[in-house]
Amino acid sequence: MKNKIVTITGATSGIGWATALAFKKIGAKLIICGRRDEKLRKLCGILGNNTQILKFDVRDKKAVFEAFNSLPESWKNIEILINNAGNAHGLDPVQNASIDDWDAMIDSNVKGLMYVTKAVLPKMIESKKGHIINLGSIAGKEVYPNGNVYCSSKAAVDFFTRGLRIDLNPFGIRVGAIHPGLVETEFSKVRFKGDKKRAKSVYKGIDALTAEEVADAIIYMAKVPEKVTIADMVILPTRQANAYINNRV
Ligand code: NDP
Ligand code: 8X3
Repeated sequence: MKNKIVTITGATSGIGWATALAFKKIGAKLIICGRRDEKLRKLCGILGNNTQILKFDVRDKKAVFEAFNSLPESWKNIEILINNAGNAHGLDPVQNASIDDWDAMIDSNVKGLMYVTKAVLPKMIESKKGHIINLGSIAGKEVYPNGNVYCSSKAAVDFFTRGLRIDLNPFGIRVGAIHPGLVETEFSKVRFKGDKKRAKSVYKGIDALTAEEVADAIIYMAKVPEKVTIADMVILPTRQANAYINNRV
């Protein structure tokens, strides 16, 4: 991994943050992306000088392409892309849910991930080398009550990943996705719009995954020999059986 250029979206928190630290530990050069300036600067301070910050909202198509075009020439050869930025917004039945929440999820989790992929791809295709790892979710494999649009957005990530793997196969570019179950991060705080008590209750008695555990799995996917592709990885806390069956203490 020494000096490989790795781009991580959603690096300002949770899984993205932990994954950036894990890649740094094995010698990668990081391009960290997110919207929160202070968090990007803090992470950059930890990762050290040889790090690039790209601040953009993945929903903003123009900003995404401008950000990647703005990279210095020596940073344009991105070898690994971790498409991690995304969130859930709300947990309501379709009939009560907010359309603004739906837009936020489809625009970031689905369209944003596609924009970033499209912006990074040309160099990978030119060099016939690259690895894309998308953050799906157990929620994209099965639907849980009130998960409707979040689950749909992650199912779209699953199918986009499969399509990408087909289209990029002639270029030797590896494409895979990781689908975690419950991971305790800022995810539920965002979903419940800052309601910390409700967010905490999601992870009660489940011994949820940590962001670091998911990061380790991502590193495993990235580190296997180039002739190997981990196409699809589902990772759950042992107390979680599927998207909605949990053995809580
Ligand atoms: P966090 O809320 O801790 O992190 C989400 C990250 O995504 C932040 O860095 C945030 O950065 C970034 N982000 C969100 N929206 C945008 C946007 N519009 N533009 C740019 N960046 C954005 O959650 P997690 O670390 O848990 O989530 C990371 C990924 O993992 C998500 O795709 C999530 O769906 C997925 N996942 C999470 C699971 C969990 O249980 N936590 C389980 C399965 C999958 P900023 O606010 O600075 O822009
Ligand atoms: C996040 C996992 O179960 O909270 O994708 O939707 S879940």
